[in-house]
Order: sequence, then C-alpha cells, then structure tokens
Amino acid sequence: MAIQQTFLMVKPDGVERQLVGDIVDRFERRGFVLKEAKLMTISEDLAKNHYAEHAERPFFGELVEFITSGPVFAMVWEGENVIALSRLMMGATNPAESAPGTIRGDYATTVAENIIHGSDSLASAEREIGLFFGK
Ligand code: RTP
Ligand code: MG
Repeated sequence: MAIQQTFLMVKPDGVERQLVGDIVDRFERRGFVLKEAKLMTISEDLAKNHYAEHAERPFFGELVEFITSGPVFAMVWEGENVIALSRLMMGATNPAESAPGTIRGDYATTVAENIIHGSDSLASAEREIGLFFGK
C-alpha cells in the first residue's frame, strides 16, 4: 500500500462544538501527518461542487445549507492507507450506526450533522484536495 493523501473536513457542527483539536489529535496519534489546514466558510458554489455526486438526492438542499452555515476546518492528511483508515476512524455516515470509539460514534446522533467529512476514494481525494487547496 502506497502513501496516500486524503481530504478531511470538520463540518460546521464540529467547529461549533470545539472538536477541531480532538479530531486533529486522533489523526496525529494514529500516525498520519497534517499537510495543509485552514478555517474557512464554504461558498454555495463550492458546496454544490464538493457534493455534486448528491445533486439529485432529496437532502441536497439541506446538505448545502448546512455545510455553508458556519466555518469548517479543511485539512489534507498524509499516510499509509489514509483514505480508508480515516473513513474507519470517522465511523458510519449515519451516527445511529457508527461504532463507539469512532468520531461520529462518539460525538454525533443525526446523519444531517455528523461532524466530519472524509474523501471516499483516491479519485475523490484528488478532486477534493484540488477543490479546497488548489492543487
Ligand atoms: P461525507 O461525504 O460528508 O464525508 O459523508 P459520507 O461519505 O459518509 O456520506 P455521503 O453518502 O457522501 O453523504 C454525504 C452527507 O450527506 C448527508 N446525508 N444526509 N438526510 C439523509 O438521509 C442524508 N444522507 C446523507 C450526511 O451529512 C452525509 O455525511
Ligand atoms: Mg461522501
């Protein structure tokens, strides 16, 4: 398995609840390296582009509204198998199914406000890093 990079983002609910430090700490302790990070407010255009795969889903409007509702903490992380391992650390999309010990399993109860985003594939990681960090 090669060294990979992934895009992770603490969503507005996670920033509001002051979970940025805890989340960064979890990935550092796992052995991953933080390569880029910024606190930013996402524009409607960027939100729609980032979540374009969900454009036809009934929750798309709410998703865009939520992700633009306050600052997010956008990050690029690097390490062995980081794309899949960070998804495991985040837990299932729906916190009703996220295992305790995962980020969503420890901090979230609803799918609409589930604390963190992580790229789901190598192609998504490259696309999202480009969108948010311009490379
Ligand atoms: P994300 O993209 O945010 O990392 O989450 P994910 O891969 O685990 O889940 P995905 O299927 O990509 O869904 C993106 C986000 O849409 C919201 N969602 N709401 N109301 C609903 O039924 C519903 N389903 C998904 C979630 O906030 C999810 O993280
Ligand atoms: Mg996703």
